[in-house]
Amino acid sequence: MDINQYKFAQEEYAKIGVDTELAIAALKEIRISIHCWQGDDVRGFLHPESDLSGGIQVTGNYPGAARTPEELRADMLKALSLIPGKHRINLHAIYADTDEKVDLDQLEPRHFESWVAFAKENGLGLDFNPTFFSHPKADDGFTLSSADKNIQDFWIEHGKRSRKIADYFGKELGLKAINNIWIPDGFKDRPIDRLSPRKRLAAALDEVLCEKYEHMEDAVESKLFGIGKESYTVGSSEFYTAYATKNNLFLCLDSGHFHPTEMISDKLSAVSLFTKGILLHVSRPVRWDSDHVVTLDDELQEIANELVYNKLLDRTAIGLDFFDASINRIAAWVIGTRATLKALLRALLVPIDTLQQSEYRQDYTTRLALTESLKTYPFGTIWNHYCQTTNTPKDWLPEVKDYENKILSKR
Ligand code: RNT
Ligand code: ZN
Repeated sequence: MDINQYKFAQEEYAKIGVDTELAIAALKEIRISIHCWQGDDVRGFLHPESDLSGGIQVTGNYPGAARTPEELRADMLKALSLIPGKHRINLHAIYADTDEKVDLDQLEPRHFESWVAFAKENGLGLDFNPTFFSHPKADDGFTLSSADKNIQDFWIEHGKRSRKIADYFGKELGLKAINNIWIPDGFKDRPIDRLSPRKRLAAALDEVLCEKYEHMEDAVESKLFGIGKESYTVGSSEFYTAYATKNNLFLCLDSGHFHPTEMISDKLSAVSLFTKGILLHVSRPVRWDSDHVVTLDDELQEIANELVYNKLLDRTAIGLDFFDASINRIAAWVIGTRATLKALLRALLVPIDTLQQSEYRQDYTTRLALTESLKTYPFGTIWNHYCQTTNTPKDWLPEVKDYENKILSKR
């Protein structure tokens, strides 16, 4: 890019009191937690033959999904090379890399050693998720809230072991890892007893969380409904908002887990007042919890604005959560992560003081006029400059196509 183009854009922003260099420096500090499961359609390596369960679904049959930890890591490195900045990788328990025949209630940190080595080599952080689905013991639709003590105990043990693995990640990498608990438990049709499963879930979580760890944080993720669990979800929003608040945990907000017109952007300021921190699962719902690839849409921008305007970045872990098997999976990662970074950069390029002051003066005319005119500021030029200074190609698609021809198409 012509450096004059950047200079011109920089001056435009300077005129309204925005320092583009400061905005770029702030963006560089933000690590996005990139979910490994986009790379292989949430299959994992522990029992890849078992079908995806838990009321989530991946649709599409685009060729080239990763089949081994090595393939998945190579694909992730390709994606990371096309994304500016330093980031984190979000693993699920089913992504254990081991030759041992090991079940979820037997997992140990050593089953993830290769992931830690990979993270160290590439300057990445790691996060973790216990996998409460795609397993015979989740077949009747209940895990931590199961009324069957054997089943519940199995999942409690899995939850405990997952926290230990997250702590190991945090310790090894010097970056606290987040262990996020999401369970699919719920009913397709209207239950008579909505209370007992929630009581059992609370008691099970108390057990899972009783150990204290230094190098990890705990998050809990709510959901409105799942496929085949349309009428009732044990871990609802109210349940986890209350549980996280009471127990000083991170609350995970997945943008696809609420009513279609209910936005998580408006929830951030509220829950930030009462929880230890926030974990985001940035996703894109289309009619239902469909986990489409994140794009730079209005709600993504609102989320970024809330984090930046309210100075919540320090207490918010930004993770992605989508899975689309109908397009190139590496492109999916690149598009979703770059969109999230773009939204953050755009929020960082806002003259916040000016806008806040006009609001406090009740000058809503200025507030509206300025937010509208900002929309056509040369934000794209700043983004391209950032990509260029981090040696990240602006036009990355040819690289993905080339990788597809040389590598993915041979799988
Ligand atoms: C499911 C939740 C959960 C999963 C991942 C795979 O609705 O969003 O976060 O997507 O754990
Ligand atoms: Zn999620």
